Amino acid sequence: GFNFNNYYDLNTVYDWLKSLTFHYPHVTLINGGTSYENRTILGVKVSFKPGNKIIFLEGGIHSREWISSTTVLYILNKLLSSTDPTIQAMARSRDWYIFPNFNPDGYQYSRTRDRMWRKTRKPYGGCYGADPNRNWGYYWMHGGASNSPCHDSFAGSSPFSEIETKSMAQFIGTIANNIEAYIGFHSYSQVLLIPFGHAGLEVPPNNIELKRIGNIAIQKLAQKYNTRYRVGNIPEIMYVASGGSGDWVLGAYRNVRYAYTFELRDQGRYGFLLPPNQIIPTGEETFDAIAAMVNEFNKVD
Ligand code: 0X9
Ligand code: ZN
Repeated sequence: GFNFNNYYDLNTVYDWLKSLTFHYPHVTLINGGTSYENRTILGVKVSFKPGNKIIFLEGGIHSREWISSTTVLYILNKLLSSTDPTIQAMARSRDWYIFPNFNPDGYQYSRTRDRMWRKTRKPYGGCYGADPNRNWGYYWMHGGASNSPCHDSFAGSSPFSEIETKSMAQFIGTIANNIEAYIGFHSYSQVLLIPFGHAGLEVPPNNIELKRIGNIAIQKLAQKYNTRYRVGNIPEIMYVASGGSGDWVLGAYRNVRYAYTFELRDQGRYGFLLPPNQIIPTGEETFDAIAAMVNEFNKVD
């Protein structure tokens, strides 16, 4: 069975997603593509009213960042099951596309072979995998990415050389005209990142708005358990990193107004090995941040 007291393997997560479609009529499964090792990239759409603007939540692109996947699942669960009228109204006001595991091969590899595995699992000579968050086609290989297949930040042999990023980009393209916000989840370091990640300091045209809303979100987040985040453009508060998913979505589809990347808990005490008893608190505080963001999106509309 599935709950938020532990991390589960891919099949258990996918069975839970399937079970949601029986309990909630507004949930449908979405097959976003197939991984190199033939696993489905499964997501759900939560839609109460066709034609709503879309909020897209991406989890698990880096496979060792397990809290990323559970946090988007936590958000999904709360959107569906909350009895709070404000949350119900938020759930109904958007079409939610939620994919907990963008990198299913890496996730299973991280669970069974090498807990610290980050990349995909496609073979490149003697080494395996590309960094799926260096492989997207906006300013690909423009800083903070490696051309060596043995490196953890290997950008791949070309933009979208990985079937996972290629198929998810293709799927995103089919809904991009209606996407309002693209939000990716990583760990760790407790920062909220704003595009772009490539060298050259390009910022989105509404950078100031993105920072304003980001600051509101992290203030709200901190109110629950006093977890402190910082907000900023990627090179400004982290490092140059090109080829990320959110950069491509924002860069390729200029109608997309908001793109954020959460680097979730913690700040290094446990790092990627965040204990399961932090799944629920991380989910709770991050949900509050998302709700605060959506509340700000509503004011702008
Ligand atoms: O390096 C990354 O891909 C992310 N940090 S992590 O420690 N989780 O690997 C930061 C992603 C920055 N986002 C973009 N470049 N769009
Ligand atoms: Zn990551």
